[in-house]
Amino acid sequence: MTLHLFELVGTDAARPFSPFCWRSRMALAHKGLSAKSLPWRFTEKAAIAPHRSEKVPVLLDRDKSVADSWTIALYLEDAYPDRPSLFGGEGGQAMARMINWWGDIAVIGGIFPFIVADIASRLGPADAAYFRESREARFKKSLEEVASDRDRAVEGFRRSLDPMRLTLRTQPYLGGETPNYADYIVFGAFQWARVVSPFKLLTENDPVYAWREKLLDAFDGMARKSPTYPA
Ligand SMILES: N[C@@H](CCC(=O)N[C@@H](CS)C(=O)NCC(=O)O)C(=O)O
Repeated sequence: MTLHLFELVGTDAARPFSPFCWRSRMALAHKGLSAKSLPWRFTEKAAIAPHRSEKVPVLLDRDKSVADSWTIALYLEDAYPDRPSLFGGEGGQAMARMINWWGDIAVIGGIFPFIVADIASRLGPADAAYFRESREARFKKSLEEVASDRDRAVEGFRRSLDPMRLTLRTQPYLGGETPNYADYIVFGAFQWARVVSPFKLLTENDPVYAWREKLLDAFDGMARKSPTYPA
């Protein structure tokens, strides 16, 4: 059984950085599955077009292709029922759906302005031009302007994590005693930032920092092994 995962990379194919691809990477590891990486860049739309997607992750499993990190998680749960569950049942899956939206909007959306200029600097010329043009159109200002007040704005982002911080007071993971897909949803965003940017999102005394450390160590330190860039 060989699985393949299209993952977003920049100039270095060994540094996949998409938050959504990291969700899928962690989900695969949770299921005890490994997938061969198919490094993919923003301007390589033709490579994933046959799989009816313009975005990654895209998972290939034998004759099937599955796009979108949430759909991939559901697919893995259904296709590999005898392996550790990503959701712990229907209720867990329903609640993870809300965490998925929170992860997309509040966590990824919260972090994005801080690292957007760093992302551009990790891309080759064609991707950097595409990324800058599309994201500057979205923000209506230059990437450098977007990131310019990050030292101040990060305080608000840290406060926005209070619901998670309070949860971690009474349980070690969002999934309970052990991590599950809810944890990987949020972790994917932190790993995205960690891979592309030296910017400090969390302080060492934050329970969310300790939680992130544990997930960096999970699966034999899989996420921690991904190299980082010096400040
Ligand atoms: N909802 C999708 C979002 C996937 C997504 O936005 N992927 C980005 C990489 S982080 C992408 O492929 N973007 C292509 C582009 O911007 O052209 C998921 O959860 O997989």
